[in-house]
Amino acid sequence: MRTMHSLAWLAALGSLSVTGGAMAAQWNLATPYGDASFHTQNTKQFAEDVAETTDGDLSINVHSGGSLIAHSEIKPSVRRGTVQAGEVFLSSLSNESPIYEVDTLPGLANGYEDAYDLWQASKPIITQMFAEEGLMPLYAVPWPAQGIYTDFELTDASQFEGLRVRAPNINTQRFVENLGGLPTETEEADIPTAFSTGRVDAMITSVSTGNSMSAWDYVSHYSDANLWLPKNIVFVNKRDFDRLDDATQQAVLDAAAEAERRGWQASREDSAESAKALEAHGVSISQPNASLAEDLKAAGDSLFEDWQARAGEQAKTLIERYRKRQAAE
Ligand code: PCA
Repeated sequence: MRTMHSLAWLAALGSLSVTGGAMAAQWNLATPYGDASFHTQNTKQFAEDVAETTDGDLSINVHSGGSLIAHSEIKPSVRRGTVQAGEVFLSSLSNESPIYEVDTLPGLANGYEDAYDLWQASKPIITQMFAEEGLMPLYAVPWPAQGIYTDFELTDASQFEGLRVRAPNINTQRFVENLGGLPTETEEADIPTAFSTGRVDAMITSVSTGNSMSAWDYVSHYSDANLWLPKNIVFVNKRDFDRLDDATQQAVLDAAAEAERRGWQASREDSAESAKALEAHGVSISQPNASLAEDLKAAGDSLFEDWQARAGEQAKTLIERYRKRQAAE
């Protein structure tokens, strides 16, 4: 068990410290995802790049797998300054604003290029919303497209009736409900327990998570439904960033830009590799047949309509900006 005591100690440890007469900064960065995830590997590389280019003036300790702070507490902890930086699943913030749902809206972004345009269109608003809380985004990286894992061949939407489906965020839960299933929100790290204790029968996630969570232990089929490409976002407490000297700030921004570029590429590569690994372990991968695709689309369309009814002007402007980008290409 972690105590407030040890967190307070960490906060102190994470502030400025004197090494060899020079002021060196140390940050703690908390992420819910484990070391097997390409996201965590990318974030660790980001930390290494910063340490190298600043010659150790800033060192960032990455605490992976929710080892330091639970997922839902990461953003509040960075806001309070208990830790200096964090990584979260962006759509896990959707209870704060419909803006954070834009990368979990079906039919909006159908591949990496679309997802990148959507991120470019969302970035100004998300940056502003984070700034209002004293936070600054550093980079965002998508997971591969989300699909459906079952322990039978999914051929018909009626098979969702009464099916207990693990979902990583609110829109996935709504999507499952629209199909007649029973959604349960479960953190990635808790997937194996959810299956082994019989709490869930199926799950929605990417091939990457299916691979790192050994989906073949629990399910036999993956329906490549290409629902959406949700992102992780890495961010820092602005006060801690402002305390760095100009050169160190620039080094952080440069390493972040590089991490974003590298992360998007890693996501594409991991998508292909993880699909292969799933198949090698006996998980059968298929595309939804025409009638299933139609029912999934209907469930998605109603999700989008629901979102539009809740979304404010800012959110609508974001979608318009995205569509303009798309039309210009
Ligand atoms: N993996 C994470 C988020 C989305 C994904 O592909 C999860 O399922 O929790």
